[in-house]
Amino acid sequence: MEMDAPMPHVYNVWAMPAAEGEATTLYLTLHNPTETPLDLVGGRTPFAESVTLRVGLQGETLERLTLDPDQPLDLSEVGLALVLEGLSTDLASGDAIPVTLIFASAEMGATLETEVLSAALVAEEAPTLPEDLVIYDFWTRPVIGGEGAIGAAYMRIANQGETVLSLVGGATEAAAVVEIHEMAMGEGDVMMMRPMPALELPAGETVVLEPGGLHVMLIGVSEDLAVGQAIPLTLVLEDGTEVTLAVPVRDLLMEGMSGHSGMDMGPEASAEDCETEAEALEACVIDLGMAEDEMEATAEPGN
Ligand SMILES: [Cu+2]
Repeated sequence: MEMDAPMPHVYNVWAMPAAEGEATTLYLTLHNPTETPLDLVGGRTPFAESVTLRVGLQGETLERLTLDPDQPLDLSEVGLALVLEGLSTDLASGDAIPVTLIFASAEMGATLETEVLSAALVAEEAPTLPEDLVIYDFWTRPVIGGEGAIGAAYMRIANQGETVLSLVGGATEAAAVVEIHEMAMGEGDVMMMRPMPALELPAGETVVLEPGGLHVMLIGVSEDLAVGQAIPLTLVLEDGTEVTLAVPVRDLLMEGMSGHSGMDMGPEASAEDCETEAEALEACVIDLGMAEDEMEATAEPGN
């Protein structure tokens, strides 16, 4: 029987500003949705020499942190932080850095390791979020079309409160326009995407934005987005509340080829399945499948 490694939810990820060569502290909230304990055992980022779980910036090092089932744990509340040492760049407020977290769990006598790619928003203090809103599994596709191309971001949004919330838009320094899109059956039974003025987040439910379905469309990116990068993304609620998070760039196709258990690629689609208007067409291809040149690039031998 094949077993999927348990995947923790990682959210409210942020790090203090610091200068190149120095160290900084990164905080996050972890939630183990499985029924078995799960340990945080380490991490890494392309922007630091090491990522270590510590009691404060210079405190004692912890080998592992056990996450009990269904008990969300905010590192800062228990006096812990992930310390990033040997920064390779300055981290200024508003920056976004990718961070991979490594978890271990014991399954039938064996230890399973799971890696979760997330990203931290650089900020002077913990970003203020609506108390009842949890956003996790956030990521954005690579964009290789250069300036002006289109990208798409995905996430899970859990509204743990008792009132309906509504997502009405967003903004990012990485793209000119941010829109919430849905996929819907259009004329001639073809799937098309269309902007939504508002995405309702029902009380007590988790809304899933994923390839082939709901997504955050990034229109007119300012530059290519490559794996190993992260971008800040601000989401705006109907009442004007803004939620800013850092979103890592993931390449699900590459992850799938390297044998990683990733998320679903979404339904296969070709350009013909999409809307004919030029801009929407490009976005639709990006959203539903992989762009053709991306396919060719990854099909090359010796890659
Ligand atoms: Cu779209």
